[in-house]
Amino acid sequence: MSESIYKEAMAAILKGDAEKALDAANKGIDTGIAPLDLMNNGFIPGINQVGDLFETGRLFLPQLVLSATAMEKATEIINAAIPGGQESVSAKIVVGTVEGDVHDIGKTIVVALFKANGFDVLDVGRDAPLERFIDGAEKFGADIIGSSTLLTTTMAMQKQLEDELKKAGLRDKYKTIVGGAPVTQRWADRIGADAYAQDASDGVRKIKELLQG
Ligand code: B12
Repeated sequence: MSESIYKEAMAAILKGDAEKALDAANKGIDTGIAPLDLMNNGFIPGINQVGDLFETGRLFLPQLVLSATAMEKATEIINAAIPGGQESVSAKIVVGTVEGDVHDIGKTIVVALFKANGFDVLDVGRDAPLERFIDGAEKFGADIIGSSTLLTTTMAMQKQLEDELKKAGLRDKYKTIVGGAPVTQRWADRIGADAYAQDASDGVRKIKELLQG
């Protein structure tokens, strides 16, 4: 049963059919599939396939936009259905997508899962200038700053965030975590970020480790 809903979710994203994507999301949740399983086994493989087709010139921007819109609609349903955690871990986290990058589907999943795990989250949005992360962290009293980037050209902003924090004498005040499709552990090490997460659940694990360390 879940396999066929995963397939429906994937097909809806490939077709860029928002209505079918909403149907698959609702059906999946109603039949008791865990929201993140539905995301990871249905919708994300769908949007990844769209990305591959786009990269190889077999699908064009208007279709990418339709698929992204379907993905955003489904993500809203999925995020709202993520169950809250039992234990509340006290941590304040600023999360955003760096300046120059409007991709925020992954970031919204991260925000939803962080909140569901009891973290306090300040979402600084997408295409967010570094000051919004840093001023946000100062005002919010954050422990951790998380940045997302999907474009190789904007990965440099994650390095700049490290540099700006150092310049302001704030680097030791916060832990930093980086994510996004082109981001790797190697990149995190290279720029001096405290952690890298490959997906939202890994993000929760890494945040808990950062809080202990
Ligand atoms: C959907 C999409 C869009 C949508 C975005 C809609 C939105 N609201 O986000 C739209 C249509 C707007 C778009 C626009 C563009 N896109 Co686009 N897009 C994609 C696509 C297909 C999927 C991205 C996505 O949502 N993935 C699903 C989510 C769930 O995954 P995720 O973002 O990786 O997030 C997960 C993890 O990485 C992690 N994570 C992410 N961030 C963080 C942060 C923290 C703190 C943590 C802990 C974890 C974490 O957790 C998330 C959940 O598991 C990708 C291809 C791909 N496979 O990545 C291309 C892709 C990223 N886009 C690409 C391009 C080129 C563009 C455009 C430049 C196209 C154009 N010519 O205009 C513009 C960019 C405009 C800009 N300035 O930003 C390229 C980038 C190439 C490159 N090397 O940089 C890609 C790779 C497609 C390709 N293969 O060519 N795009």
